[in-house]
Amino acid sequence: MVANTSMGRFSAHSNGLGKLVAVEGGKDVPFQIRRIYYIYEVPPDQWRGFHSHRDLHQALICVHGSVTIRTMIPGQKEDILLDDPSKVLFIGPMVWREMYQFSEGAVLLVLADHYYTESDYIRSLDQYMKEAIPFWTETDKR
Ligand code: T46
Repeated sequence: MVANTSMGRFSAHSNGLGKLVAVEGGKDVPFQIRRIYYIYEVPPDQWRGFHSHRDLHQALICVHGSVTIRTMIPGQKEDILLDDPSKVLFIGPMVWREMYQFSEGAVLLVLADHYYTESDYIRSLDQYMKEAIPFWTETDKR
């Protein structure tokens, strides 16, 4: 996988009445959760994202439907299908992401370790490459 990204799976409690997934900060996700947000009613041909975060750690879960997440750092790129509410994609700092192929009714839930801070975003790919190349050539950050 692209550096600073990983996949996980939450265990679902199943008792014949349906399923329940519980997510606890610092246990099921490797950070304390300061913010959640969710993205929904995205038209099927719409792409979102096109940015990186400088410091943020996130967990992305498609709790209904499916969506593909493109993750990228200089020299590495991967497309990951989130199509199951127990699947989780962890993304750490300095990873460019794009989200696309939202299915009808898809709901993408995101858990994050910081409050919303616009200055943490890098929204230009040129600026991202300027910061990412030195970032990713320092071996201790891989
Ligand atoms: C990410 C991907 C997966 C807020 O006011 N507070 C918030 O906590 C967030 C997340 C967004 N906003 C505002 C900022 C924009 O005016 O909501 C608007 C839409 O945000 P944005 O264009 O950044 O949405 P996406 O779908 O491109 O990206 C979002 C997150 O912003 C980002 O952190 O990693 O989902």
